[in-house]
Amino acid sequence: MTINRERLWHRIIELGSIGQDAESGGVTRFSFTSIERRAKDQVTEYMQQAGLIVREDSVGNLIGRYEGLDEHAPAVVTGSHIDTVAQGGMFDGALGVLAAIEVLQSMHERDQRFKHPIEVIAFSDEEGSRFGFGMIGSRAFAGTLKQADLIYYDEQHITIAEAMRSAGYSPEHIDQAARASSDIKCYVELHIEQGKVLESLNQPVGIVTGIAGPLWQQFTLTGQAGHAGATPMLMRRDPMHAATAVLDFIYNEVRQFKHGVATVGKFRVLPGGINIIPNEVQFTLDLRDIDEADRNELEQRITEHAQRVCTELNIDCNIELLQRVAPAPSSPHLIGVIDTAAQQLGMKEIPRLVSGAGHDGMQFQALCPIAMLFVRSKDGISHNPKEWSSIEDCEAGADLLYYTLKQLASESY
Ligand code: HGY
Ligand code: MN
Ligand code: MN
Repeated sequence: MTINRERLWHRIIELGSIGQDAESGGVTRFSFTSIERRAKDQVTEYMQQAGLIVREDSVGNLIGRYEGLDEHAPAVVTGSHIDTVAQGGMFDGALGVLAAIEVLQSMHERDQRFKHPIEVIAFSDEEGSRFGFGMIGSRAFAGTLKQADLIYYDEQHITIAEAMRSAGYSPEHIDQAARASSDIKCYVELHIEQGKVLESLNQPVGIVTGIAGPLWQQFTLTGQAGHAGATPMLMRRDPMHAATAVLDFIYNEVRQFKHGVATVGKFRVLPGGINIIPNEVQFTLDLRDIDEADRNELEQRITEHAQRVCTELNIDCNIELLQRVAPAPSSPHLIGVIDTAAQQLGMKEIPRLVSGAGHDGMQFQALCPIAMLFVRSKDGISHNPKEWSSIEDCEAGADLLYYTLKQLASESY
């Protein structure tokens, strides 16, 4: 008894075409845009076809509810996100939402009902691509999103609050999206691995033991613009010289940490002229580790080195914190339930692995136990138009989600 894999696959391709670049095949669906609205309307249609009660909350979380037999029982929650990075793939986030809808539609078609209701949620702005501040919907769901968070702005200087309002949501009522812990039993998310572990083990699916925590910072180094030809090297205040020393330190120091990873994903030089010594260099830093103490230690070493270099070179150094998310361990009970579901499906010893990527469940680990299932990523590629998972692996992941949700919705704890 499994899911309808053709229907799931058709929806992955159909949703993936919304915001897809004809040339590169990359998908770009930023939060609170008209493209994302089209994607939400399409997913709303899928949820209705699955017989779910569909609503959007005050921050745009799209929620499909499959009622249970006990109307007071807390909900088993699943889902992911349908916003993407720039030029991303068709599976990141979307697979978790579409597989969950497919599972509930298969349950609905077999008239299966359980003690607990099941909700599938497409959380608003998981990626943080547009505003440099992510997991907006899951923070609101957890009741931790603050008005002060809504001031982050995009490249057109539109704030999160303004973008929400223009998309028809009410930023002044973000508190209405918050859910009580008595309302939620647990959260299980299906997601592509976005790395190479499952492929190296030749396994279609895996269980996530914990999610590494992302720390995002923006460095702004300011010196003095000048003539590239007429200014002797010793008389310069060149922020590019400082930036290269800081980046070199980052890429070397991170190697001291077993699970540490560091990424400089955005880099800007002002005013940006071939014969002008820059006035300002700005770059972002994404630091991750499953061990929070290690991540804090690395952060501190980088900050101290940046300040030292900038003092030596007479450069102003400003480091702005964009987001700091604690690593999130998976619930041992939920891992056990997933293991049992795998055995029911005849899946051999499915591997356990850490998620290097961040996910919505991190935001509400205080609200309820969380866990994740991973589906193999071809060549470990993600955040890239070449992101790919096979129909067989997507089906295996959805089947495992089906059996897991069935157990969780039937348990009477
Ligand atoms: O950045 C991440 O880890 C996720 O893709 N939002
Ligand atoms: Mn992503
Ligand atoms: Mn994702």
